[in-house]
Amino acid sequence: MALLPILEVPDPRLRQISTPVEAVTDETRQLIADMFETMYAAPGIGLAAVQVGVPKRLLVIDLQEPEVEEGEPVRDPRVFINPELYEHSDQDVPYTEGCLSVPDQYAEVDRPDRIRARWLDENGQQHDEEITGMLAVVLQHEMDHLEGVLFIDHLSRLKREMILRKIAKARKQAA
Ligand code: GNR
Ligand code: NI
Repeated sequence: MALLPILEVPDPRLRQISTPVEAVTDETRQLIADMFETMYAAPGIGLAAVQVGVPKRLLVIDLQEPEVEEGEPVRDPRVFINPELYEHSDQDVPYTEGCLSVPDQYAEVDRPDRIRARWLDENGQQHDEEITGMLAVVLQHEMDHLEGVLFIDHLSRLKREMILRKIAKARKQAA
């Protein structure tokens, strides 16, 4: 297992379009394990492969609230390979989003509250499910990453530029 560095704005590699995973192999499963380790350490609730510099259509999510049982954190890891969103509700709901690639910045984004998606899991098994609530929010946020899209792209240009300026300023002060 390995902790992977997470790319941050304005890194142009975050703007790459990710390409399909051709076969789910042991190498894929190793990347998935490293992505979970990286996401839990951050901590975050989702991570797309492109955020660790691998532009493949692969993402991981764990919405489990922090909880410990028998000295171990409770986990609910979910893997989405080559996900396709093929239906969404007309109704959007707002949610305050953050992103590990846009450090310490949060803003409200509207997205469909109900989607249908198909994907493969880490064993190459097909899934086809209706998804709502927090999982719908995070899955859409992660699927945006596969297209090189960040949550700040859904904001006005003014809000987006304010966020990018704040990050640049924070980085300068930390240096
Ligand atoms: O950790 C994360 N939290 C989050 C909160 C609201 C909406 C989306 C997210 S995903 C984010 C991790 C991340 O950047 N995934 O790409
Ligand atoms: Ni993100």
